[in-house]
Amino acid sequence: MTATSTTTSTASYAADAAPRHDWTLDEINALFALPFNDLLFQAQQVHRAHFDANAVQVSTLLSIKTGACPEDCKYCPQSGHYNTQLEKEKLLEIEKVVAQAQAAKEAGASRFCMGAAWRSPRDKDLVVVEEMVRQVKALGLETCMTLGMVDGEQATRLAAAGLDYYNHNLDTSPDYYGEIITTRTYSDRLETLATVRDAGMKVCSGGILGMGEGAQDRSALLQQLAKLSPHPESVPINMLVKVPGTPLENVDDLDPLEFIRAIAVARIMMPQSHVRLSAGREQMSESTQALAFLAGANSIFYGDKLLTTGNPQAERDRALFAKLGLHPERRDTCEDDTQHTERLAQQAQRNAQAERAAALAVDASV
Ligand code: SAM
Ligand code: DTB
Ligand code: SF4
Repeated sequence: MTATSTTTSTASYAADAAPRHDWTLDEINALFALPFNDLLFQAQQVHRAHFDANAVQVSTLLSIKTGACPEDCKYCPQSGHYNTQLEKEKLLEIEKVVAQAQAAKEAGASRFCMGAAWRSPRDKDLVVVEEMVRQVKALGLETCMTLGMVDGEQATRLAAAGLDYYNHNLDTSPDYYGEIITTRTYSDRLETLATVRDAGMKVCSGGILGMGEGAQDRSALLQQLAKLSPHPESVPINMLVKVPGTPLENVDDLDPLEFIRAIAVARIMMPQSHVRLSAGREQMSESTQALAFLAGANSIFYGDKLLTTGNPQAERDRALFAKLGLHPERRDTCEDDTQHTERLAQQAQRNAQAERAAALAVDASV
């Protein structure tokens, strides 16, 4: 064979193009359909135009309230609708959370993510989690929480306490969503994401692959995430962890190469976002994880546990980083208090401007 191979498809985008929010399903499907090498080459070019290609952001997760959740998410071991033999736990004491955060920092994490199995937080819980945010942030860690749906007042309070990121996943496509969750809607999820953004927090939003969805659903999920403007700063792509007792425990495996394609397409569509190789790493080979990094993933959960299920042992991850020549992303991108306050003030200004523009548009139309 003598032919030289170049990218022949039209699905080719400039590596340093500005972020777009108008991706069509045809464009996304065309990216998925590229020859694997062409797709990964393009994703790697985009990645290198925006990031240090060998740096990986490292977050550690802690479940601060476990199980007995009123929602019926079919993938979730914490839903009260299914019997998963999970040990339920009330909201943890602040000191326990801070001690775990300190340990995560010492182990090398730059962000501490706290998750609660709630539909939405009650006001008496919010007071406690605000204090957790303050104390974890005081350790010099970035803070992230995922507490379910929040309203404007709750989001503003969390932002004021110093919460940097709010995680709220779209999980799947609008069409497939109803097969997975019936107790809240896609619009509910989008509304919380808008509320979080308006409060000035950074957005962490992604989904789960391998829930029996089709290729079109994976494209539509990425389309919905990229519609968010600005794009979520963090995009977790989870591979379903099949937990016995959940309705999805026996769903067919997703081909790992399809998972890698989705990471590469996410990287191309949301060039400035951190794409997190999220749940499911314990069940993944090192080669699949290496391909995920090559496809543009640049964030992981680090530590032996996710929320309730296992994650690779920290030692194994350190060895993998050494084998691949990866290093944890430096912490100097963390905001200090002054930057945090400035960012909240700037967002409040943008909100006020948007409100004035909307009021003018209404005036002009009457
Ligand atoms: N209750 C809050 C919520 O749903 O937003 C926060 C906690 S919830 C466990 C956070 C996310 O974990 C979910 O949105 C889902 O994407 C992910 N998740 C839960 N169970 C999972 C599983 N078995 N495999 C992969 N990801 C999972
Ligand atoms: C996300 O997208 N994945 C994390 C985090 N955000 C909160 C949670 C994964 C949970 C996996 C199942 C468990 O351990 O309970
Ligand atoms: Fe509850 Fe969140 Fe699990 Fe759904 S994903 S059951 S909302 S903890």
